[in-house]
Amino acid sequence: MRITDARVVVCSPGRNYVTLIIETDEGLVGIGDATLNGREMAVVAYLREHVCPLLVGRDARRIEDIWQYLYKGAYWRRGPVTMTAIAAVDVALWDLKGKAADMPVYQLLGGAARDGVMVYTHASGEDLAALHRDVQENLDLGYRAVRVQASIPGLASTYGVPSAGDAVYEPASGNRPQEDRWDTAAYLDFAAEMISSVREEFGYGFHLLHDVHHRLSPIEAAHLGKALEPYRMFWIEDPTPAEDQSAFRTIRQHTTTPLAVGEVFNSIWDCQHLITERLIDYIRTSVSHAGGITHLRRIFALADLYGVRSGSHGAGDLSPASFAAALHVDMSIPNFGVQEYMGHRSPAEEVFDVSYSVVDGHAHPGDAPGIGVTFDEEAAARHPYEPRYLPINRRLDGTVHDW
Ligand code: KDG
Ligand code: MG
Repeated sequence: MRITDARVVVCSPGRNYVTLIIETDEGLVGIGDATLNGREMAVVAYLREHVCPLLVGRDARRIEDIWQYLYKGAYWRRGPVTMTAIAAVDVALWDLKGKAADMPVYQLLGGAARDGVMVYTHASGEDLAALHRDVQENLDLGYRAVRVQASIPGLASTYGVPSAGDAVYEPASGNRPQEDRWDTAAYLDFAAEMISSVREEFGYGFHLLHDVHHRLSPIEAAHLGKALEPYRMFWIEDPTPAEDQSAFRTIRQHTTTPLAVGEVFNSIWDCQHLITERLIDYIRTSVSHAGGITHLRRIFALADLYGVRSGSHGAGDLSPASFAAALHVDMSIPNFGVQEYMGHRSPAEEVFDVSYSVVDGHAHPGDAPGIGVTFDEEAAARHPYEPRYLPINRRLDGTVHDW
């Protein structure tokens, strides 16, 4: 099965998505998500200029060889742009392999290791009352795991709290990112109040998660973890920036609150020490930012050896093709933990036709061959790319702060 064409389509059906389409001489078409939120066109250029021309003529069945060719062969390894591009190729090739075998990808990965994949959803609010309403709505929909975020009193905006009824966190700010203000003390006081209020209102019959978005120092994160211990968190996520993996040792020494990190990681080397030194409980690397199904499975296999479970990133800026690919991995690995599910803003469904389903807080990839997602290029053309940035975060004195 030879690759005859590899091309990239950028569209914005509800938000920006970059999709790689690979065609073969057997008439089969595979797709992969190449979206890197706020840096979309960097991956587009990497694919168009440096990767697609190298794919044409290659045997699409040689997934591992193509992965190594693009990773080791490039000399310049790792990094979000490179690894997102490689991920898109890898997922498209797994999609093709599934279609050629007439099987869903999870069957090729060893078959179902569970009946379905527990997902966690997002609840948020401008204040605690609004947050509670959103939590209730999600529990009523059958979700068993809920991530909670609410606006921090005194700050003009809080990342992760979209305007009511919307599902996008990036403000529409044109060609420059919005600049938010951040106050660690206000956040730390409020976070404990928010989490305790949710447990008081709804009890302990569901899993509770919270995302810190990398904004604390290790000792501040340790303080938060300790403060939240009574509320039996499923995890706190991204408590501190993780370029320095040893920072997690400080947090770990002080708290039993489970720790999750990894949505910005793109390689096994970004989490090697976090995993092998058992500094985290969940690894959140995603299929589309960490080198595709091939590399993500390598990360999860390492994690399994050390009792670390998966908890893949699944925000709305990862396209339905990415979410579907994640579900095939989640279904088949032994150390699955949870899968993030934020859903996709309309009219994404005009462009991506999916075979996966989410019922009662559990997702299943479906049994269509490949990853089970088809991409409609004509529909995509009706929704052109719109530049958008993630916001920048500054402290009250104007200093640029961590994400
Ligand atoms: O592109 C970045 C978003 O996907 C991220 O900020 C959302 O933190 C996030 C999450 O956990 O979904
Ligand atoms: Mg996150």
